[in-house]
Amino acid sequence: MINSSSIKALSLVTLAAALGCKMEPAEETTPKPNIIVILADDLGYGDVSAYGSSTISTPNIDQLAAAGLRFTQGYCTSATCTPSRYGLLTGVYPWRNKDARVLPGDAPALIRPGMATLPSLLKKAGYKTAVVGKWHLGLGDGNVNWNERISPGPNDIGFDYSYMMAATNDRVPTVFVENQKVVGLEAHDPLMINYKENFPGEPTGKDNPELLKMHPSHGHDMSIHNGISRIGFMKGGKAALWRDEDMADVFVDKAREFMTEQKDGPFFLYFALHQPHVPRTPNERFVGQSGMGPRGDAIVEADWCVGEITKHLESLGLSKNTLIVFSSDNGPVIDDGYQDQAVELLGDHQPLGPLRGGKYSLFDGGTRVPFIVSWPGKVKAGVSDALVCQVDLPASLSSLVGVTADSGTIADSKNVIDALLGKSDIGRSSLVLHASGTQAIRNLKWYLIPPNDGPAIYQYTNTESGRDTAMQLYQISDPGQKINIAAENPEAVAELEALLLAEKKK
Ligand code: NG6
Ligand code: CA
Repeated sequence: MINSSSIKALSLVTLAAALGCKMEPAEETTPKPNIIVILADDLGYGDVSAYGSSTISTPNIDQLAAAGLRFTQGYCTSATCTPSRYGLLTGVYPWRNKDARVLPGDAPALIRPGMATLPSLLKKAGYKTAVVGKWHLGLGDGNVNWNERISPGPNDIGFDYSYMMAATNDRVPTVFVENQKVVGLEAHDPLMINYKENFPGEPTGKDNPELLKMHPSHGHDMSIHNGISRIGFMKGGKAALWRDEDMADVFVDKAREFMTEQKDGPFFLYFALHQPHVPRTPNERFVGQSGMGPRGDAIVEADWCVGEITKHLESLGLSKNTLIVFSSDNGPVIDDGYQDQAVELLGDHQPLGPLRGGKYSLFDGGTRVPFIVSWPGKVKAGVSDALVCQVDLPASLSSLVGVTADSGTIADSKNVIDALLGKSDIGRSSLVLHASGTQAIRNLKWYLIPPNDGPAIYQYTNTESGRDTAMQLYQISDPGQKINIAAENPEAVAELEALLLAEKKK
């Protein structure tokens, strides 16, 4: 399609030709590859074979890593989903917003219209943008009527197209929402959601365990759908309810459709996988593939999704012109609330790899995640130890495509595009990490966790929280965070404490 800027560029070229000098169109100087961010849900550093696991096979993710750059120090901002996704999309540390915590399915939209976001910035550069998959960033303004168009939502903050679940697969409503409307509702059977009390007469996991095919281990004992009890209460909307086992196929189809429609590009796709978050319900064809039960099988399914995306790019002839970032929204958890044998069948698999903690934790394993950048022909294959974070994607990718964010927006996002493309091994110099209202900070040498009250272990998930009333300082060269060296290094402690304080004051 010819637009006004290409006409301008063309006429300049014509003029230059007439004057006898050679000139390329202006567009050539700013690359505008298609951009796909694939974000897994609760996938650990050690859950991917490219990161050294020999107990699970993720050939499609490995292929991205083999052809691209695999970061060993790639982070999300937070050890849980909502805050982490908030960081990725807004370029702002989630702990600056007190509402950025794990949200119920009926929470109001956390990212408000007008806020700069990764998709809104890419739109300024002419991108068509879509989110497909898990949202979990709130919708509407509270008291949502699920039977009408819900606003605000993703289409009001920079996405041209959205097809997603509202929150998580373990929270009601268990329906797909396309462009802010529930898909497949029938007028005679309205969908109703309540997070405080049940609708009279509706069965629950607590009272009707005989209706369950997957039982909760903690929580998750409210409304039942597809033999699985969830968080929150729901009634009606029967024709719209998803089948969990089909979710991967549905999301992959929608992602493919968007890529095909936008093949002339440039497009941005935020593909938010739901695996291996609970309830782990891979499609029947993946059941038994990992030998580790539903958690491992869900990872195999996630890997299949990645393969479908890359295959589709290939079939559209877009592989070379597409930059893919693959990562995870937080570290791994084994038992996250359902009796799905994840603990019993784990065997020798180490979802954390060499790290400590996991989902919900302030230790490194809460936020250090698989992080791969692939752009064939542009990013040289290899491994990078540069410190990078998902919060840096807005500044880095907007700089790549030649747009600038308004001052005061995406304030915590650093432009680390050279590190992401493998042109430099220097990324950030420090990073604040977040879990449940607490922070840690790291630089290139040390990792500091200031004193916190609270349990050392979150009992239900058996996660080491990272909380301790003593100061904790670890060397980055001690990835298992085994030796607390705070007492011997008061200067490093003071330096990082001051840095954290300065970040908090910003
Ligand atoms: C917790 C849920 C857990 C998971 C998590 C959010 C219980 C007992 N646990 O409250 O299962 O849903 O929230 O996960 O309800 S996240 O990856 O979306 O942050
Ligand atoms: Ca998550």
